[in-house]
Amino acid sequence: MANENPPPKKAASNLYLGFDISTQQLKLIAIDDNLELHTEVAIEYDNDLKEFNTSGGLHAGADGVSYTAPAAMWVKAFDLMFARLEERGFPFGRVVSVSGCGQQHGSVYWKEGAQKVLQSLDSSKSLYDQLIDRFSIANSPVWKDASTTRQCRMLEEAMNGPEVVAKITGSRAYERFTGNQIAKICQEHNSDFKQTERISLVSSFGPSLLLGDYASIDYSDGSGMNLLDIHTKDWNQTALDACAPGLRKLLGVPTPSCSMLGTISNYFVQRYHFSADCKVCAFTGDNPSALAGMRLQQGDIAVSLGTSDTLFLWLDEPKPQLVGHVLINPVDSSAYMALLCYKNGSMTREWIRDKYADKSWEKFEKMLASTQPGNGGNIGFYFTDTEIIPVGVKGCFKFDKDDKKVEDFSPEEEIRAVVEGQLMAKLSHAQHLGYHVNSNTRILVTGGASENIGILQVLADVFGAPVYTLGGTKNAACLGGAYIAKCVYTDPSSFAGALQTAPQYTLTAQPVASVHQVYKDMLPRLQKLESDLLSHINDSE
Ligand code: 5FX
Repeated sequence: MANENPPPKKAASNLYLGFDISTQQLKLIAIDDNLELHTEVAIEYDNDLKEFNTSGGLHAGADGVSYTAPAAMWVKAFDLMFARLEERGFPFGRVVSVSGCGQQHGSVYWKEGAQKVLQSLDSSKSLYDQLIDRFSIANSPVWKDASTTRQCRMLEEAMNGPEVVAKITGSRAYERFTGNQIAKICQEHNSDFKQTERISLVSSFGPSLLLGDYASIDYSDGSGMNLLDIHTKDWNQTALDACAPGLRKLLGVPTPSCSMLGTISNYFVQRYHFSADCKVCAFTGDNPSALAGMRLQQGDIAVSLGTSDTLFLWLDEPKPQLVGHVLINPVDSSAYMALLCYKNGSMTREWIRDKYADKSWEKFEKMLASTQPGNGGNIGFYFTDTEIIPVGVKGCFKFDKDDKKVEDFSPEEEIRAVVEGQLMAKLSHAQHLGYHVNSNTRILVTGGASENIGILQVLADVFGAPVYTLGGTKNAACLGGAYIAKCVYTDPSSFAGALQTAPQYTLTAQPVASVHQVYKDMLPRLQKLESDLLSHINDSE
């Protein structure tokens, strides 16, 4: 007999969007209620928006240290992204919440009158056509910029030294940090700066477009400016005054990273048929967002082994130092995270691989396995690019078991030395920032090198904690935005709770106690050699 009452059709799931205004692309991920991927789109600035003539999404200055990106290019990327989604028949009406992230530290300067334009966007026109003339500084300084050394020293002087800047803002003054970038713009483009109505971070610029109004800067990305007091979660007036006049008003009031800012602007409702109830949440920086995307929990450490290596640590107590950055935690604003960015990551490992292992990872792994943990006491530091941690070192420095400087190791020893040297230094720097491995610690790994099992085993042994990998998290930052959108919509009180159904990590390497002991014994030697190396460099400057 035919079923007269077919089961009711299941309502289509809600969708949650995560944007990432990254250095080279504008990316978007849509996930559903089960946290499953629904859509993924990317607009590549160099190829999709050729008219802006960027290389890697940026314009490099002739001085070799200045880097900017046109704010109007990011606006056009949003237009193009929505047009592509529309072409694909994307169900905008099912989106209930939107969040995202952006490259950290970059700043966008809105010209007087821009807020009115944002509030009354005409849905028959593109965002680009309406906003092209609305920036007082057309080219936004971005994180690669290192042209503000003078402004950094001025800030450190105004605040009584780098230690005080670090203690209050989470980091000593860094060239790419936004306060120093704003100071330079104010000094060098004063008449344009004076026409500025509001300054956004790249991250808060994104939700400003979606809200049709200025979006608040979130605590976590705000911690990358050298302006926010990471303890009181308010701007530090001395830092503001040292960078530019009237900054408190120009920056607006900061907000927790997991917060709802309002509903989507009518522009998107009319032009793309979003629901008028769709929530717009704060965006954060790409690194904090990656912490959310990797679902880091108390005690965990995330390691991204990419072109450059990045470590995120969950911290309960902030202990900012002159090395590394402490940020307010994006998923729990009563906690903190540490961020350690190394310039010499995969590129350096690849350089060694090409030199000694015939450009083959397979051979590299075999050679690594042919040597003993601890490398017979040999320790190497490999900085093919000028490093940020420790700051300013360049070159390769090799020491034998008696700490005597040597020119070369055997090819096999070189391979083990680069892996062990890089990973032990990471542990040392993390410990310095107050991080302790505990019995629940998981090391969550992403990035290209997460496929090199030999490297992951050394990582587990150095830290004395199990290593987990998660397939398909290539886009952790973007995914973090979608997770935050889901969390703010469903259960803002518990990020982990809102994400219980997310895919599980795979246990990839377990530490071996006796090998961990070898590294524990070696660590003080590495620390002493690194500090001697630094004082040697500082003395010879
Ligand atoms: C972090 O401090 C950085 O400068 C970079 O990782 C940028 O966030 C890259 F987008």
